[in-house]
Amino acid sequence: PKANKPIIVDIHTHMYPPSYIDLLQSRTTIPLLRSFPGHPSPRLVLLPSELPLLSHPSPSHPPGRPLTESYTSLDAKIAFMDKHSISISVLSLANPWLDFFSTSPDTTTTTTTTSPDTINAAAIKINTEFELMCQTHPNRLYFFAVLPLHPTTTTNLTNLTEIVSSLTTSTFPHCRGIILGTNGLGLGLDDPALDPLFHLLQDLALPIFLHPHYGLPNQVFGPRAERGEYGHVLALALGFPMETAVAVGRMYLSGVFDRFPRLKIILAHGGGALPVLAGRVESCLRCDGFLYKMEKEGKGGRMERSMGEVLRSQVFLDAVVYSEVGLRAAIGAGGEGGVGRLMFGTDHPFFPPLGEGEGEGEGEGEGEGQWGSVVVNREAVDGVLGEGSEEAGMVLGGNAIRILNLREE
Ligand code: 5CU
Repeated sequence: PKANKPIIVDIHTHMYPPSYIDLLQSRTTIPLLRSFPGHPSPRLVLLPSELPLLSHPSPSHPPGRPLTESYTSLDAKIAFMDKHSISISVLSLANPWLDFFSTSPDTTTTTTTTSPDTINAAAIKINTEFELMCQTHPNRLYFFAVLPLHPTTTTNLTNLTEIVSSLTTSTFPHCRGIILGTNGLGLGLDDPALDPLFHLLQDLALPIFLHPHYGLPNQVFGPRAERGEYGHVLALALGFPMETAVAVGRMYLSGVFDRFPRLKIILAHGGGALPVLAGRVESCLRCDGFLYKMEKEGKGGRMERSMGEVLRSQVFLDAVVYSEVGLRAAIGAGGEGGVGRLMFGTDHPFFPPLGEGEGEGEGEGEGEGQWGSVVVNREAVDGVLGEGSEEAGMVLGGNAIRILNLREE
């Protein structure tokens, strides 16, 4: 029998608030906003894979995607929620957050030209903008905050501690965690310098929403991709999920989950490639002679828990996987309680419907019914768990309400 209409909660939905758009406008390398002759909207150029095209833009296919209202307007976000019967959204700043203050566009070197005070102020401003948006729509909006991570953060821990601690005070009543890329302070998430941050997040019970941005190096996809012949497909569909898997693999092998067993981490895109590869990580670990020797010598090398156990206890996944096969893997990664660890998301405003108009194509079909990228995820949930079932209701909204404590005000 069909249950009541489920409450739908979108935990993966982004925006660029006004102060971030100002930052993008002031920049000369990615991420940036740039207008190209013959193209009506400025384009948002974000990804390392778009860098080669920025130096040699093709007049007909410039890099990036058109900056539509969906990226910046709260009214557009609410209209999108209404159109898709989404009751509650947990907003987050879209990538690359404030990473560019610590990483150069080629992503191989770290930079610090901006003062830590400026970066801290940018984070506080953005978080305040999100908090105010949430207050405009009571019971409908929450947010994941952005952190000002930069190489000096460790020497400047007092500031970071203050900023993170403020997220659980009455200044930010709608904050439900933080959004984090895989870059950390410039050296990835297995950097021991991040331990104080993980410690604090664990103590404050603030989950991390881990989201990719860097993908894989451009060369992996070959010269044709570098010339833009494959659009964003390989970077987004294959680069992003591998990046997430690698980041969590590094955290796992460096012992982050053993040191912080109460740290909660929500992985974007159903954990990327991790659900299908976690068993392989475990197998490689069991057979690794170097790590075996380290363990024998009492120098570490073995984890207290298997990766599967970590996935079943500390990790939550969004349901942004676009297929029943992928969704089954994501549920399976969580073991018997896997259905209880998955939360619906849309990735709005990315992946808009295409249109046939005179402009950029991308986003031109936004006015015309539900977004295909959203429908496909909803159908996967209904297909795997049964439309109207209790389990589908959990993934569509119940889990997020419980895990993120989204209570009526
Ligand atoms: O289309 C894209 O570039 C993206 C992106 O940058 N971030 C994201 O979350 N989804 C798609």
